[in-house]
Amino acid sequence: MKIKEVELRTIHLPLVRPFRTSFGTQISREVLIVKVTNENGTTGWAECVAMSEPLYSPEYVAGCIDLIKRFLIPALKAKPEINAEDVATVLKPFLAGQMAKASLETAILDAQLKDQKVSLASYLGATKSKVECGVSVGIANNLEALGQEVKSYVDAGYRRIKLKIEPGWDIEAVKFIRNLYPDVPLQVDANQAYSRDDGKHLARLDEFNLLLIEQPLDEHDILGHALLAKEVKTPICLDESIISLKSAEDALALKATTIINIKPGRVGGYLESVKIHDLCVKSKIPVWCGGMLETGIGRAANLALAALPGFTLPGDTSASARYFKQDITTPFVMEDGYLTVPNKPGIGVEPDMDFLESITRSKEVIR
Ligand code: NPG
Repeated sequence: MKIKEVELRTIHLPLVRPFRTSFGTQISREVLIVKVTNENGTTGWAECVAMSEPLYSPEYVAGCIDLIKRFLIPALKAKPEINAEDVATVLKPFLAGQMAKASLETAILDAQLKDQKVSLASYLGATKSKVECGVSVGIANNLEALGQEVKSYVDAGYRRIKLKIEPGWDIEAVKFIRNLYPDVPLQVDANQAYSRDDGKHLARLDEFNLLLIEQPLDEHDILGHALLAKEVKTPICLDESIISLKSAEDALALKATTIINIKPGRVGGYLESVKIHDLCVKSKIPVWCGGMLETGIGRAANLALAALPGFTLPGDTSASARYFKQDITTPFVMEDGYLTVPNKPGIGVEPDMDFLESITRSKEVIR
């Protein structure tokens, strides 16, 4: 297809409750929404999952906008025609910006698939029409507050609970929730908050029958994760460390991880995500779809990916109500612990334009 214009829009959406992790507290989302229009006038939408600040990853919203305008769009526009399948190759010379690149590739893919009348789910190879939902629970002020929040999610039907942990908020929090819910599928996420010396401490989590410990160490410390895997019985799952197919291959070969969290933004897009999924299926490694507090635009595409057969663990694919009072698309509503995978062409959802305009902070059109 030919790209006629790209719209870069930032919106501001408050979260229904603050979300605290080991790297900070978020009370709202500043989201970069990308819209691509092609020669047929078809529009494709995507969400860039970068946060406002480079705390989870080196990317951040203002940096992504700069990268997209300064380098990525000119590179794509230099080609007379561009298909989603070519985007990663054309953008490969630019070393930065997995999330920025993913957003452009996804918007182009949405427009392309709409023209072909194919849903993203069937294009990616989905085999499920609904996916099991997990929920990620931030660090709370105290155990009582944590218990109340987890109860609300268990009562709502979530099929797996993930607790955010950090030094000082780990063993006791897990023990408390495990005592309340002896059978709920439970896992923890440290977002790199521990060091190689913490093996003995983290091994104290082994008695709580957790599905996994996510990203305990620095994202660059692949060897550290491999060493830690010998000290703890709970499976280690990498998130931040997995930024591409190659990094997934390395982590698996070095036995640094036995489960992988796939986030399309973090690995450069949905096409790279499918490659990682295929590698994991071949290697008999379970995968699950991570979340970045996405709006309905990003959530729709995540659900398409999570419907692939290798996604055998519930992901951080929660209902819209978990995040926002009002979503920018028709809200995703959980039924019996599942979300339905969109099956309309492309990502299968469109933003509510009136609401989108009302929460827009900046908008720029590049022709
Ligand atoms: O449900 O989308 C969600 C949030 C899931 O915990 C979650 N995401 O480290 O995986 C993470 C974390 C995160 C959130 C990371 C926001 C970066 C920003």
